[in-house]
Amino acid sequence: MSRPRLASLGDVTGPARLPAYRPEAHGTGIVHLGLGAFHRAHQAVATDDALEAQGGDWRICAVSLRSTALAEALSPQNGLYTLIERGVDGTRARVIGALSQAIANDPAATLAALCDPAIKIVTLTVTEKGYGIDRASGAHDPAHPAVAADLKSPQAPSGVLGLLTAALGARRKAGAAPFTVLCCDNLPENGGLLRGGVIGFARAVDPDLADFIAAEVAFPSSMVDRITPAATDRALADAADATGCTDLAAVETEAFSQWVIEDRFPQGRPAWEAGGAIFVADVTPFKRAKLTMLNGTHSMLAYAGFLSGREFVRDVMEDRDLSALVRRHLNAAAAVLPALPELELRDYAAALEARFRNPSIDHATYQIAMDGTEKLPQRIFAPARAALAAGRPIRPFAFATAAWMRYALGTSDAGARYALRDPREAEIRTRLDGLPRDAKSIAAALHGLPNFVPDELASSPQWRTEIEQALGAMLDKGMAAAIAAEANS
Ligand code: CS2
Repeated sequence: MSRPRLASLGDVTGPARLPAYRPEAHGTGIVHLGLGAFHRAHQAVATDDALEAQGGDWRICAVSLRSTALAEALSPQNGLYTLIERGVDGTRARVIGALSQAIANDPAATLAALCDPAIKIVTLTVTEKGYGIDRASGAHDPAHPAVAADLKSPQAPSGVLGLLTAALGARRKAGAAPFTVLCCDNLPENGGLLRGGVIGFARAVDPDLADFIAAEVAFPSSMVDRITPAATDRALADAADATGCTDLAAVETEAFSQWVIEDRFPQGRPAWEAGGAIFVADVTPFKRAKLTMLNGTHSMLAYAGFLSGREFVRDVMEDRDLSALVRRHLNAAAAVLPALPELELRDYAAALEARFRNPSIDHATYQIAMDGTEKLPQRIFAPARAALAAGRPIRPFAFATAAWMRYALGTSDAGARYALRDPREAEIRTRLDGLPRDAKSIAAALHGLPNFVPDELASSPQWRTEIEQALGAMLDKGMAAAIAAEANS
């Protein structure tokens, strides 16, 4: 049976919940950079709730900086798409009306959208590697390809820092107030980090503008959380059943969603609390808990799970040994966090295990394994440093790091080759090429990656010994046996 393409709320004939507002009656007040599955499952949904609760001109112009597929799917649908929420108690479908426009890989159109005085907020989910910030200096990284290109032609930028800087400069010239910049990526102190990157970039191209940005532009931090796998054919089929329409931009996610935001929006903001967002003065403790407990455990289980043949996170949780290591990691991460009145860490750990177990979410370990060099510093090394300094066990963090090192070899125990999918993949290959397959040499080579493992760890004999032991077992016995030995030690 052929179905109409989803293009207006009037097309929907199935049971999907519809927005209780007329999308076209609301103007656009937000530009989002990084139109992926996560944005459509998280910030766009909270914005939909806010529009429903309090209205306002807060629809979103969503920009895909590189790929065109998603924007091409959304444009004929007038920005409408179906959100499939997979809870343990069943699946719910809902049509989201918050996106007003999608721009695909078009830097000039993106810059024009950012310069529109109606835009009050720019949100971002461009992944850890998308920014081009040197975390050691806290400023822009001139070697990052997009940053390097934008430094050469700052008037025609295509990267994140270049676009934000050029737009803030143009708005200033035109007498339009600057927008608030809200980073929604899993980075520590993400508002401050992005602020440093933008000011660093601006300083290199227009020092006066850098001073203006430092004084006038708000970069609130935020912690975002919703497990969102890459969309599957099942999501498209469920969306078709729920809407009676073909929807090529449907997205699937878990039922849980969390957004903790530093409340600093000089130009106003949507009533995101209607979508469950929490506004606080300091996001840091929430962010640290999420990065080290959820994301840190995710990274550990992704490398150990992928290399022992577990395709999805739920498969990992069904393995007795791996799930024991998940619990051990959660406890070790919680042990080095400051107490948080708003978040009982024991309950948080139990809730995370339940979310990881969700049988209806196909969250691939290989998806989480991506970009390890960008993720491990805040997820694994930060709590490892804290544990080392406090004299607490560091083994869980050393095991996670060893699993990443084993993964960095690029071949499974069965001899299958896979791509690391890491921005430093070539550098890693060069360091490992021709090395003997022994833990000491591999660990030494990977500890030598510049700007990666912090000195406190790299120079700690205890850390190095734990890594070499864990990696040695993985290389000698194979991943599955090493996991069993680790879990039962
Ligand atoms: C995951 C995150 O892919 C990953 O690295 O750890 O995307 C994770 O699913 C989200 O942060 C959950 O909020």
